[in-house]
Amino acid sequence: MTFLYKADPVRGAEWAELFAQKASDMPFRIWPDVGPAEEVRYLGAWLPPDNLIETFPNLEILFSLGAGIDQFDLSALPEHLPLVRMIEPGIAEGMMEYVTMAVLALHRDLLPYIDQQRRAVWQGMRLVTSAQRRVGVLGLGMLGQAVLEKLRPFGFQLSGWSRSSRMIEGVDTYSGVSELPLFLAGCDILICLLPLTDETRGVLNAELFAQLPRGAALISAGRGGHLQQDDLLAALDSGQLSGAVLDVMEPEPLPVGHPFWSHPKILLTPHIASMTRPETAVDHVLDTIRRHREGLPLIGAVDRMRGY
Ligand code: NDP
Ligand code: OXD
Repeated sequence: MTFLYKADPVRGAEWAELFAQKASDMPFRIWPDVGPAEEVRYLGAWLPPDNLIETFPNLEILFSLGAGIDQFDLSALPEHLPLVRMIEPGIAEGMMEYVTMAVLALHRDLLPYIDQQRRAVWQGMRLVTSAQRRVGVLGLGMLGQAVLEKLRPFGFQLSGWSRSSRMIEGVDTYSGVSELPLFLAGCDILICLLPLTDETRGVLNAELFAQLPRGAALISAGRGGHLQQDDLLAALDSGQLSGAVLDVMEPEPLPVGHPFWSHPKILLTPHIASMTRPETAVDHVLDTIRRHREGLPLIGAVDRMRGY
């Protein structure tokens, strides 16, 4: 009944300590110290190993060690093997902080002020109140909803878009492709927190940017594959977009010499918006194992048809 951990070994050591405290009867190993492969029942991985099923024939649950699962090839996983992603408060808290920071930075014109500082320019811009600022979120799942809740006390006009229709207090919600243009027309700051799927790849493109109000700003914190990079550069250069805060990129790391590194209207961070927190993630994993043994539905199980 071994749990095998395959990701950063330093964080793995923290997981090992927590397993020793909370599930001392369950052997815990850190990749590549696999032990007898037939004893591995649970695998937690950021990137899955090759030949997963042949290597671990008795695997019962595959855990993504992040909230996203696009790094897994769903078609290669057997039907009986659940893929469970991290639904844990640590990830949501990190994202709430990051997006709040980014929204306030864009709302208070921090990117042009940083540029002015570099050029020794002392010049203020007119303040826009939060009540005048419209902030919209693409993706109303665990993270999109958490972020909206955190933003609410600032008094922004809030909206969100998802696949199926959702009701969220104090938020104008839109759903499906048909309602996307109306949603976009009301976003001065657009936050992308979608999962990366066949349907959402490349969604942050010229056509979408053109539907935002002129001078809108973008926060991209889902996956780098959402963004058409050349379209962003063109939209920033034309003034259609005024700025962008980007946490995720394709590929990561961003290649040396890429124009994003030095663009005055772009703030880049190296995929740190949020991180799985071992204490709460281990609780989620142990709860999932218990639910699986009791035949209960698994929280965070990926729906293969939807792809997220
Ligand atoms: P969820 O699965 O909980 O929510 C996804 C949301 O996106 C849902 O509201 C869903 O709609 C919506 N959605 C999916 N596909 C479409 C579509 N085709 N059209 C419209 N809406 C769509 O995901 P999370 O909130 O937990 O996470 C979102 C993503 O954030 C992760 O997949 C990951 O890539 C990224 N992430 C990034 C991190 C970082 O550090 N930068 C950290 C953690 C996650 P519906 O409600 O109808 O299902
Ligand atoms: C995640 C991430 O998916 O950190 O959890 O990107």
